[in-house]
Amino acid sequence: MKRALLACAAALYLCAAAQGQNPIIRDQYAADPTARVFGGKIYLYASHDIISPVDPGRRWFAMADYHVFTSDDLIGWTDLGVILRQEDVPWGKPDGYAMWAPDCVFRNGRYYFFFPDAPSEGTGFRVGVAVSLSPSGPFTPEAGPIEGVEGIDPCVLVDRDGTPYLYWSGNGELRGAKLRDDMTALDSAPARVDGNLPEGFKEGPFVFEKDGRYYLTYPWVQDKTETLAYAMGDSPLGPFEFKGIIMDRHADGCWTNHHSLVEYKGQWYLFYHHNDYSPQFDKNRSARIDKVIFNADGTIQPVTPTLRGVGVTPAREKIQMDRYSAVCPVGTWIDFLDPSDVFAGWYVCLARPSVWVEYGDVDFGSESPSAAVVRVLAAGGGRLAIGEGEGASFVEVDLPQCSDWTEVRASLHQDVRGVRSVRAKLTEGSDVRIDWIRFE
Ligand code: FUB
Repeated sequence: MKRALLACAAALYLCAAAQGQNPIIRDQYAADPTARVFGGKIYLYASHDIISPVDPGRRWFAMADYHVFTSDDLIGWTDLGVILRQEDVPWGKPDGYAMWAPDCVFRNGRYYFFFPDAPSEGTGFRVGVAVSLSPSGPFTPEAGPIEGVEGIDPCVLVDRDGTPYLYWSGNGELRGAKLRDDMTALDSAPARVDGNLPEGFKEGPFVFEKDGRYYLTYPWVQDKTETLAYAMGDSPLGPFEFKGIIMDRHADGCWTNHHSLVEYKGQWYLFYHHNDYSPQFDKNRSARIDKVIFNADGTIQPVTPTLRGVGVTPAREKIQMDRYSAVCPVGTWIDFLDPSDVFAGWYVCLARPSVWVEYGDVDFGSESPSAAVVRVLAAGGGRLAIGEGEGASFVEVDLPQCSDWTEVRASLHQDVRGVRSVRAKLTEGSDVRIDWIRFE
C-alpha cells in the first residue's frame, strides 16, 4: 500500500519542471545535494528543508521526506516526487524531522538509497537503506538501520572492482567501512578515515574515484562556518592527504555547505547548497551547481560560487538577469520580487545610467530573433541598451513610466545568432528593475 502511494506521489510531480541557474530547484528548498548519473541522466537526491510544522520557531534543521529530481541538460530539472517519508521508515521516529543528507548508488541491478534518520527508540541518528528497481523509486526501506553505524550524512563509493564502501560522520568524526554484498550491512569494522586530516572535519563526506585516485571531499571549518575541502589517497579508506579548499565559506555566513562532485557529459560539476531563498534563516537551503576543473596532477581548482550556474540558456526562454554572470560592482542590487513568496524569484535593479548586468551563455540559435521582451518596473521610465559585453547594442528598449511590472517589447536592429552573453545597460533613467529578458 505504502509502495503504491509513493508511486502515485511520484507520478503527480512529474510535470513540475523547475528552471535552470542557481539555485537549480526553484519551487522548494532542496539541500544537501547528492548528484548521481544513472542511465545517461543526472539524478539529484536532496534533503527537503521545511519550516517545522510542530515547532515553527525551531532554529534547527527540519526535514520530513526526500524528493528526487532529474535533468538531462542541467537547465531543466523535473521533480520526480517524494521517494521516502519519515513515517514510512519502520525503525524511524515518525515525527523526527531528521531526514538529513542522503546518497543513492546503483549496484547489481538495484538502487540503494542511504539516509540518516532519528530512531524511534534511543537518541541521535542512525543510517538506513531503502531499495528500488528504479532511481526514482519507489524505495522500500529495510526493517532496521545499518548495525554499527551511528551518525549522519552517509556516502557510498562503489569501487572499480565492485566493492562498496560506506562513509558517515558523527560528532565531527569520519568513519568508513566496507559494505556487504547486499548493501544493507557492514562487511568490516568501522574505521576512522579522518585520522590524517587537519582539525576541522565536520560532516558531509563525499568520496569518489577519478583516474585511479581517491578523493575525500568534506565540509571543513577553520573559521566559523563550513568551507569545502578535500584530500587525496590511493585507496578507498585512506590514508588521505589534505590538499586544500574547493569552495570558500559562504560570504553571507550560511553555516553549512554540503556537496557532491559528479562527471556529466565530459564535464565535472560541484553540487552544493546555499540559503539563497532564506537569507534570514540559514537552515532552509537550496542546491546549486558550478563547474569543477581538475589540474593535470589530479588536484582540484577552487570553485567560485555563482548565481549564473551552468548550462546554456535558450534566448527564447526567460533569461533571469538577476542570476547574472557579471554585474557592475556599484549601482546594482538584487531583491525578491515578492518577499512573501520567495520562490517567485528576484529582480536586479540598475540604479543609474551606465550601470549594467550581464548573463552569459545564451543560445540564439541559427536563426536570429527579431525582438526582445523585457519585464521591467521603471517608475520614472528609462532606456536600456542590450548587447553583448562592451560591444554595440543589438536592441534599444525605451521604457515607459511603469509602477507595476510591465513587459516591454523592442525590435532588434541587427541579427544575433549563436551562443552569446547578454548585457543590459541602463542608458537613461534610474532605479530600473529587470526581472527577465526574452527574445522572440
Ligand atoms: O541538512 C542537515 C545537515 O546539514 C546535513 O546532514 C549536513 O551535512 C549539513 O548540510
